[in-house]
Amino acid sequence: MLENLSPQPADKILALMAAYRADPRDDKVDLGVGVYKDATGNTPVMRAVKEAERRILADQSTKAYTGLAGDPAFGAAMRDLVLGDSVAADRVAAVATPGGTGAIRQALELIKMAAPDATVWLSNPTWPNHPSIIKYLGMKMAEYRYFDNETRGIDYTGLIADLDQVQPGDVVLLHGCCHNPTGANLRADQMAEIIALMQKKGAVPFVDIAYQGFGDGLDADAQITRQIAAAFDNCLIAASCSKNFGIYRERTGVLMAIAKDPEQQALSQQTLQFLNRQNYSFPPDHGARVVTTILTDPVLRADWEAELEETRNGMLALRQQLADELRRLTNSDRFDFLAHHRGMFSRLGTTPQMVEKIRAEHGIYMVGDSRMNIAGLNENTVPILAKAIVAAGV
Ligand code: PLP
Ligand code: TYF
Repeated sequence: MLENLSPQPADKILALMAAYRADPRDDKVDLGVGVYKDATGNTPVMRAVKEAERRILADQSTKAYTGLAGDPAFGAAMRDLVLGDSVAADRVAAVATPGGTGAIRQALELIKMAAPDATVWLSNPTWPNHPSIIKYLGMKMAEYRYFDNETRGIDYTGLIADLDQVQPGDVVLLHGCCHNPTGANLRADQMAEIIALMQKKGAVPFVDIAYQGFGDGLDADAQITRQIAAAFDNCLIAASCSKNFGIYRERTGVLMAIAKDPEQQALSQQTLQFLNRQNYSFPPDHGARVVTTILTDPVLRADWEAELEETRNGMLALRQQLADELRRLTNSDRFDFLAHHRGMFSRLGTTPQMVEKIRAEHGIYMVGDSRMNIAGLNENTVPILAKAIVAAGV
């Protein structure tokens, strides 16, 4: 049987992580995989997470199964965090999933079940696991233009022209905030126009929100998701807790399906639980319990929010420092986009050859499409990167 296997494509981001580890240079800089790092290069366990884990360790009296949706308190806490009061709670079906990726996978399975002929529209570019999973599930996909390589902002005209081709019942996948891999994000007024277009076309929105709190703040980063939730009878939302709680390896996420009324919500909830059962039965609990503990305790929550703000402001300061440094070196404002982008990533908009040159000559690792993880920098490495960018002729 196993002789029939053929090698599957590797994940380029994860391959880069291995190449970085193997590089013997001690001044190497890792701007590859999207994991937050502090100024010392460490990915910390957040204070509130440590405290929540201590409480769970002390107080937990059973490890018996939860339910197919996970702990309902987790679903409710995440619903409030992501959706605020944009939609009535009795319209939201929610299940815990193994990470945001698990939520994306389950959402796609739901789409396949409910609308097998729908095309799923993806931004060009997008997180590579989106097309990879869609292709694996044998679903139809199409791309809408998103990034303008000249301005390093949004190609809004291209985006609207492409979404104008959407057919009734098609699904449009949008990043809730902090677009991966570009760092370029839609404004609320642009989103309002896109919502009107999607409504006219009869499209179903699917929001992937993996960086809430990394861009402009917890509520600001949820704005697009809330605008969409408030505007449609149906939409899907995959939210990850990996980044904003720093619990990457715990595999914590939630899939929410917004239904038109409570009756449809009940059917959606039952279906999401069925889909969990088909794939892994009960979803992981530990990370979800940590998140629920933090979100439902005012003191812990305030401490988590404070640490998340420090993280976010640290990344913004690095963006500004890099933009300023490049302004100084080039005597131009060509790189100001770095300060305007939001989240962990910015796409430099350069060729794979230049990316390779920067890696070979300076030991600075960015993804081949010129995506940089801003959190991989610190005050001392920003000037080194700026010089390398200019030396490579970007
Ligand atoms: N969606 C996007 C755009 C991401 O960048 C990530 C990052 O890892 C995820 C979803 C899912 O993350 P995870 O499965 O680790 O929660
Ligand atoms: O884009 C990133 O770097 C993060 C982490 O298969 C990641 O989203 C990268 C690749 C992957 C899973 C997670």
